[in-house]
Amino acid sequence: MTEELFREMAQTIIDGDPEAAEALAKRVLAEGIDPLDAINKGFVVGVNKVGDAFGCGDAFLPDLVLAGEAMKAVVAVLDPELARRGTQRQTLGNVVVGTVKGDIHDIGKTLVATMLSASGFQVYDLGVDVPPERFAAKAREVSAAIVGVSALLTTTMVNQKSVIEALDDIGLRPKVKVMVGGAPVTRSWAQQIGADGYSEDAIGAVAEAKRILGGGA
Ligand code: HCB
Repeated sequence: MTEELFREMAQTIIDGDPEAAEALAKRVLAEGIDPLDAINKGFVVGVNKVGDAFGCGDAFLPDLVLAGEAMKAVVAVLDPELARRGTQRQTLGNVVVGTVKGDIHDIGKTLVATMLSASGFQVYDLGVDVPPERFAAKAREVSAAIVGVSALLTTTMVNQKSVIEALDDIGLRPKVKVMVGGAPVTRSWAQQIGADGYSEDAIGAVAEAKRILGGGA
């Protein structure tokens, strides 16, 4: 039954149907399904299919746009519940998050921000298309322990390195840790640019943030 529901969720994203996606997200809440399961096993399966189809020329920009809108409608419904489920209340540290300059993908970054916040981190979300210097200035302003940097394009990944350099330029490295992520980002890329952490999803980002700060997973 739930498997069928997960398939329907994926399909609403493939169809680029924000209303249907939102209705299913509301059903998740009404039926007490784990919202993170719904995202990872349902909706994200759909968004990945659209992304793959776009990659091989079987889908086009309007399909990506609609899939993105449907996914955003889902996150808007499920976000408050994800945040509410966070049980740890003491602050584990300040984290600045954002998507790199030149990149406007924000769905994954927002999920990471929500999960970090739900897990007890104080999160400052700078949004998308964020210049390296803004990451660095905000990190200094809020005495951040970690800066979480998202990039979804192979052409913008390099700006994750620029964020590390901008932190270095104002003397915040290596004290302020940097965690990177985003579809094209890998652990070996993270190591190559000198980042302290990497995660392929939002749950992993929480464990990684705790590990970086010496608290284990
Ligand atoms: Co976009 N796009 N897109 N896109 N897009 C991708 C990323 C491609 C891979 C699709 C493809 O070709 N297969 C591709 C990039 C190819 C490449 O660089 N090699 C691509 C392209 C090419 C483009 C445009 C250039 C298309 C064009 O205009 N010709 C354009 C770029 C605009 C720009 O940024 N300057 C573009 C635009 C769009 C939108 C606007 C239509 C829309 C975004 C809407 C929005 O975000 N508000 C969009 C979408 C939706 C996608 C796909 C389909 C889904 C992205 C997504 O939301 N995934 C994506 C294909 C794909 O990734 N499978 C496609 C779901 C989330 C939950 O996953 O990976 O973002 P996530 O985040 C995870 C994970 O990575 C990790 O945790 C998150 C939660 O689990 N994580 C972190 C992320 N950040 C982290 C930071 C940390 O510190 C730690 C962990």
